[in-house]
Amino acid sequence: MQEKITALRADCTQEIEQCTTSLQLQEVKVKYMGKSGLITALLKGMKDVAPEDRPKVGSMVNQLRNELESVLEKKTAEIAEMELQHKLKSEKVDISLKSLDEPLGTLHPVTLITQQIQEMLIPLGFKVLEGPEIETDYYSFQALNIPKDHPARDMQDTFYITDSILLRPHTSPMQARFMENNQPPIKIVCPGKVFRSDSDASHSPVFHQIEGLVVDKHLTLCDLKGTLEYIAQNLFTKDTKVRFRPSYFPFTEPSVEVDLSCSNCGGKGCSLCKGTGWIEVLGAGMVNPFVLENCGIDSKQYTGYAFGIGIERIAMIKYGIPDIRLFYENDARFLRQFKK
Ligand code: 2NL
Repeated sequence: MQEKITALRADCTQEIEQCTTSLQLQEVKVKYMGKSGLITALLKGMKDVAPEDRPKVGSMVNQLRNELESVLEKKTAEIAEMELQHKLKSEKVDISLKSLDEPLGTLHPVTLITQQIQEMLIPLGFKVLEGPEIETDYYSFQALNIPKDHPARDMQDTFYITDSILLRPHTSPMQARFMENNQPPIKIVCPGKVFRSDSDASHSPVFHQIEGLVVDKHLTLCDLKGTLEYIAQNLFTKDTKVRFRPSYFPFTEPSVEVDLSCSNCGGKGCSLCKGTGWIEVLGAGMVNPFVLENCGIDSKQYTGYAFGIGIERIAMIKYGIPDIRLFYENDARFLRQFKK
């Protein structure tokens, strides 16, 4: 019996040691400790042992079983660790793999130009102000010194909702409202949608403007020109020149049309500037004293300058866009070109 025990110990220990997978280990465990295993058979064979030897032999068999169980346990842990390491190695996720490209949207060119102008004016001390698109006749026309018989007031040019409520034809109403509630110094810029009954390759019934208004003591046309030069040189190139031509707006006096030296040919003359070297980009002027007075500002103490920029017009020049309607069709092929 003792020899049998010694032989089993040697065999089993060796078989456990030779195992390399948990499956093999499970087989060894069944072979020795299972219901019909060799050690179980040894315990069952106790009935053949002489009664006086049974305690001794029994304790030897139990000791063997405990010993083998602990060897098995140790080996189980070893193999489990080995298998885990192997699994970690073989199932490693390669995070360097390139992801599938998610198509990202782009900012609309109208948004790009609006933001660009706002962002260059903020450091000069301008506050950005937005206001209602549905306006009154008073703030759109009367306060701005646009007389009752002015063509802009015609049903043909402005979208009326009632006799005195309309879709704003410019962002100036917001500036008039601001002057009513704030005394100078005033330095604001008003971006937004404006509406005019007009439609062709360069006019859209809805378009975008950004208007600037500065009111303070001692402001002159020179201050206006310097500000517009700063804007032009930031929008186009550092050597862009600004030229004023006399013009007329009811809300400014004097009024000017503002030309920039052609960014395409540098002033030499090309198809973009129709051979003149200059491109007309915006209107501006010194705020008409009537407008200041209408809005509660003393025109003897204060002067102001204002300018109105058409966003689409700037984008068309800057990006060479031939038709204003392209801005509103939302054709992805058009929009994608403005990806940074
Ligand atoms: C243009 C011309 C202009 C203004 C807008 C303005 C506003 C107030 C008072 C005086 Cl509250 N002027 N705005 C002045 C001159 C021209 O826009 O052709 N825009 C596209």
